[in-house]
Amino acid sequence: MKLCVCIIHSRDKGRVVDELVRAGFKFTVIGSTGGFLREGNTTILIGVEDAELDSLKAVLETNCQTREQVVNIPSMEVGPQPAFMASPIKVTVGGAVVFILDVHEFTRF
Ligand code: 2BA
Repeated sequence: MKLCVCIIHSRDKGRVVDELVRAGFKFTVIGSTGGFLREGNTTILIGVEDAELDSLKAVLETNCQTREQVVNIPSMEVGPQPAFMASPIKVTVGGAVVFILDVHEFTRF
C-alpha cells in the first residue's frame, strides 16, 4: 500500500475530487499554502493499493493543469539612494506535485 501526498492548484480541486470519488478512491482534502508563492493550494492524502497507483496518476495527470504565475521578488537596488525593488519572475506551477510513500501499516479501530 502507498500513501500519496498530492499538492494541486486549488482551481483544479473540484474536478480532481469529483474524478477521485467517481473512480472509487478514498482520500482526505487539506487546505494548504505554498511556501514560495504563499498562496492557497490544496493537499490531498490518498491511501491506495499498489495496483491502483497507475489509475490514480492518470486522474491527476488528466485533471491538473500547469499554470504560469508571475511573482514579485523583492531585491535591493544599489545606487546613491538604495531602495527595495520588486522584480517580477515567472514560475511554472503544477499540474500536481506528488510524493508517494510506502505505508508500513494501515489500521482502523
Ligand atoms: P509554492 O511553494 O508556492 O511554489 C510555487 C511554484 O514556484 C513552484 O511550482 C515552482 O515552480 C516555483 N518555486 C518554488 N520554490 C521556488 C524557489 N525556491 N525558487 C524559484 N522558484 C520556486 P511547483 O514546483 O509545481 O510546486 C507547487 C506547490 O507544490 C508549491 O507551491 C508547494 O506548495 C508544493 N511543493 C513543490 N515542491 C515541494 C517540495 N519539494 N516539498 C514540499 N512541497 C512542495
